[in-house]
Amino acid sequence: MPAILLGISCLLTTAFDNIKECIQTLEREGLRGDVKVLIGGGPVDEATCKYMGADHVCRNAQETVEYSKKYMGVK
Ligand code: B12
Repeated sequence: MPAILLGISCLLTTAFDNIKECIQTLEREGLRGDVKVLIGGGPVDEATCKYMGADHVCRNAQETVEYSKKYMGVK
C-alpha cells in the first residue's frame, strides 16, 4: 500500500529548497496527488509551506496526530 502521508522535518532555512525539490519530484513522478505532505520544525511557517508546495505545517506532535487522524478518517 502506498504512503498517504509524508512528514518532513526541517530545522534549517538552508533546507527549504531541498524540500521544495523533493515535493517537485513527487509531482514529476505523478505521486503528489496520492500523498499529503506535512512539514514541521523551528524555521517553518505558513509562508514556507506555500513556498515549498507542502500541504500543512504542524507546530507540535499532538497537532500532527490530530491532523493525520482527521485526514485518514480515524476517530
Ligand atoms: C537542539 C538544536 C540544535 C542541536 C541539534 C542536536 C541534534 N542532534 O538534534 C545542535 C546544537 C547540534 C544544533 C546545531 C545547529 N543549529 Co540548532 N537548534 C536546536 C534547537 C534549540 C532545538 C531543535 C529541536 O530539536 N527541538 C526539539 C523538537 C522536538 O522540537 P521542534 O524541532 O520544534 O519540533 C516540533 C515541531 O516543530 C513539530 N515538528 C518538527 N518537525 C516536524 C516534522 C513533521 C512532519 C511534523 C508534522 C511536525 C514536526 O513537532 C515537534 C514536536 O512538537 C533549535 C531552536 C528551535 N526553536 O527549533 C535550534 C535551531 C534549529 N538551530 C539553528 C542553527 C542556526 C543551528 C546551526 C546552523 C548552528 C551553527 N552555526 O552551527 C547548527 C546546524 C547543525 C546542523 N548541521 O544541522 C537555528 C536554525 C535557524 C535557521 N534560520 O535555519 C535554530 C532555529 C535556532 C535559532 N533560532 O537560531 N542545533
